[in-house]
Amino acid sequence: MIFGRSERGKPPVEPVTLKILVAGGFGVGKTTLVGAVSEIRPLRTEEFLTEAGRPVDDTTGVERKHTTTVAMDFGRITLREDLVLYLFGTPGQERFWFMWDELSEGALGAIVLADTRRLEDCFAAVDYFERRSIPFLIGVNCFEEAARYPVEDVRRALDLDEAVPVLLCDARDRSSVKDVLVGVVQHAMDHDAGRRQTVTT
Ligand SMILES: Nc1nc2c(ncn2[C@@H]2O[C@H](COP(=O)(O)OP(=O)(O)O)[C@@H](O)[C@H]2O)c(=O)[nH]1
Ligand SMILES: [Mg+2]
Repeated sequence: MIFGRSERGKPPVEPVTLKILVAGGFGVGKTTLVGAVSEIRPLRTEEFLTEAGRPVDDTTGVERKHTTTVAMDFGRITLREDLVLYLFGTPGQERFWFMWDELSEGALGAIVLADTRRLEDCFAAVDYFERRSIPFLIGVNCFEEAARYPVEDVRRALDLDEAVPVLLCDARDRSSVKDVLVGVVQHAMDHDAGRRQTVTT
């Protein structure tokens, strides 16, 4: 066996690395999602919600949440031997909007996580990606306490374009999150193909 070759005798591949953003409202499950799939210990910059932060961070409906991401979550997942995703969880609170432009630089696409109990919390993220033509999909994080709605209802409530995928998921579950990630890569590729077509025809 030659060193540097994989078991199947093929030379090792230099993987393509893609950047995916994970956005959505406060407490929707962004940190959980990145942690569920990341192969590296996810880098988290969480701070305990302080008394001082209480009037700013609205925890109504997310009473179990005691920490808040102040900067961002970061993780990595190898989808295939030649495809590695870097995940960036964007800070949900409005006071961190200034970071988004930098984070979205070079991003292939985005996941907007949604909780059907607080759907309005993801309006800002949807708006942001629509305006910048960054391909995104909606991942409805199905908290067991929340009522289930058909994806078409979610699409209508968010006034989404037909092309935007809406997927149900569980942010705690690795395989569920993987499906969402594959979905966003696929959607971004379709989006890109569509754009190229518009340019050439
Ligand atoms: N039951 C349930 N709890 C979840 C789920 N996803 C996240 N959580 C919990 O919801 C809280 C907020 O999640 P977190 O990932 O910190 O939200 P973030 O603010 O978007 O990063 C945490 O206590 C999580 O454990 C889920 O799919 N189901
Ligand atoms: Mg978080």
